[in-house]
Amino acid sequence: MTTDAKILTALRANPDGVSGADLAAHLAISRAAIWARIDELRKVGYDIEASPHFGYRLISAPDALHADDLLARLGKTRVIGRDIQVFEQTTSTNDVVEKLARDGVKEGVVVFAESQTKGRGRLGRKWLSPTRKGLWFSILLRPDLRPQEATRLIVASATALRRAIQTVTGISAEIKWPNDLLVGGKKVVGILTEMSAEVDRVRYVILGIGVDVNQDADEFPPDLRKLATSLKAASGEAVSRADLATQILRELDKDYARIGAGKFAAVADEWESACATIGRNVTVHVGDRKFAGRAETLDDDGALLVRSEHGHLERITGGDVILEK
Ligand code: BT5
Repeated sequence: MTTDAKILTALRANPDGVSGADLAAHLAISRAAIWARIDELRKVGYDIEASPHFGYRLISAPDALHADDLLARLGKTRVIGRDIQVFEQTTSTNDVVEKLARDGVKEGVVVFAESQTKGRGRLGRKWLSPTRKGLWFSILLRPDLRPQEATRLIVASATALRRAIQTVTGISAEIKWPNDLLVGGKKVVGILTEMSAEVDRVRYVILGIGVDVNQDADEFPPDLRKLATSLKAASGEAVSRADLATQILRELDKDYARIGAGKFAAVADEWESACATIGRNVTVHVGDRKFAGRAETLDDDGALLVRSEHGHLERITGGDVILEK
């Protein structure tokens, strides 16, 4: 943990204040060095009060993502969030993580960007990522999975994101296979996985997640307003992105551990109970092919099983599934 993360952890653990002398002893650096770091934290927006009586007190944190602060809030996780990086702007956080993956970085690193200039969805689509309005981030994973099992990671991410959103905002989102969370029928979360694999083994997976947090409804371009919303637009209340980000990473870490321990069935059960797709009439588009049917269940790898109009059970691992009335 960096010095700033240790200072923020100590300030959060002592809401009534902590003396400079105690902080200095705890971190094994001088009081002058503590003062210099506090001054830097104030410059990036932390309101930290200093009084001879209470010592240092954290009054408020800025609505900007700060890697040390996220690490301090998160505490210890098993894998996800071992290291966190925050960029003011990137092309796509998936690109940054891909480079880390090629450089041999260990799994669990999370890269956030306050905005993306080339945020992407699946199949070459664009993902809008306006500055400080959402959470745009990617995670490097090196799971012990076969390539065809990688859909399990999307299923697990959707359940983890749903729990985190419920805890932080009280909103119950619905899951739409494979990669969307919906509120009131509109998309608030999209997930993009990109993978490098050998025939029978995944080398790494980049899990890219976009969460629309604090946009107002009219900030979405007109063509997206019917399809997309944000947590703030849905609930009427602004949401702390740092709180939500840490809760998401905690829940993702839990579900990643469940998959690692061979407990995908439990994740899939939770997914099915929150799923808007199962039991619905759907139209499936895969490449140039399009057919209608009824979504029945998930299989062991996380693929969607759809009973077509002609009675065949089709196994869907990609493409788009449109929910029909
Ligand atoms: C997805 O694709 O839903 C995956 C989105 C993943 C975004 C994250 S952000 C961090 C990481 N870095 C990246 O570059 N990407 C990941 P798909 O199912 O193909 O949906 C894309 C469609 O969603 C677009 O064609 C639009 O219709 C719509 N869309 C675009 N921006 C949106 C937004 N901010 N919120 C909701 N819908 C959006």
